[in-house]
Amino acid sequence: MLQLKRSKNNPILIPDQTSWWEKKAVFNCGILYDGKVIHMLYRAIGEYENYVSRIGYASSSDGFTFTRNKESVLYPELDYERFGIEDPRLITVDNKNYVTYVVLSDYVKNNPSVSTALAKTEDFSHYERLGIVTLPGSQDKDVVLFPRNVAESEFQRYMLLHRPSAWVGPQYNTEKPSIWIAEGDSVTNYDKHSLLLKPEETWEALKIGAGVPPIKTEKGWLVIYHGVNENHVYSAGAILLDIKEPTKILGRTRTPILSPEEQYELKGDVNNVVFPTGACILDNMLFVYYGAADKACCLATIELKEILDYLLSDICSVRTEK
Ligand code: BMA
Repeated sequence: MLQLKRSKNNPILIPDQTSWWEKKAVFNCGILYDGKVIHMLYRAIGEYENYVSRIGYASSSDGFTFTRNKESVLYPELDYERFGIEDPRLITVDNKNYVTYVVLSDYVKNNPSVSTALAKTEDFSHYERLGIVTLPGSQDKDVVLFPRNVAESEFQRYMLLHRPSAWVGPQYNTEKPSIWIAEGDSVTNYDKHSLLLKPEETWEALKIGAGVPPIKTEKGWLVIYHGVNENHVYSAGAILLDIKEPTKILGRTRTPILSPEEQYELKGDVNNVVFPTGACILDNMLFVYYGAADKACCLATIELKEILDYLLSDICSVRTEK
């Protein structure tokens, strides 16, 4: 069974006791590689009373060692952000850098409803808020945009993956929160939604959600996602989608490619969690960044060719109709 290989440097980012806004936890980081610098936005917790998340920035030239900013770069400013901003995912669309992030309707301890917002940045210090991009009442998180380059785009419209937890039941053709694919005419508006992937295996029985924005490869769009089992253990899996028709699944890992095993994944603020949120390709290696136990940022890698060959092999063939 294919497995991602953990970095020897793990965890690559830990809480900073000297910093009020990130002294309790730093996890679930979005990654963007611009050809020179690996940019990272990560979720940070500074107190447990209200558990309000902020976003920090760090950068690296090798993917292993990150230097972080002293101050938080994205923190609650607007009314809809006031209970915290979580799980940033970074992506370039039409030469502009975007970040999707989760916003809550209430403090986390009160079981709030969730939505996902979008912001644009040129320098990773300043952010232009573009508003909430998910539909009211859908309880939507794990939103990742497809990268898009106008010149070489496979499809005209804008695309994203999302996980509306409220879209379950016979009318949605899924019993558990699943990954949906959406298209729209602008980066902020999505009008066509279809079910892409639902839980099928025991390791993902409770729910699944996209982890990392789709990575364009010569074999298809590679997506790393998370699945949660009946015991609330979070693991990672992968799918490969057709480049021109991303609603078509070419391969799906049947067993996790990363599951909590190390102490830093087994014990933290939430135990038994590996939660992939960022990735990049460096020297033909896929670097997958993930949150470990809602406490620290970690890295695991694999040769790109190895995971693509695996996803296209019989062991990952798609068995069921959607
Ligand atoms: C998800 C999100 C993540 C978190 C994970 C495990 O629902 O809240 O931010 O890492 O649960 O607790």
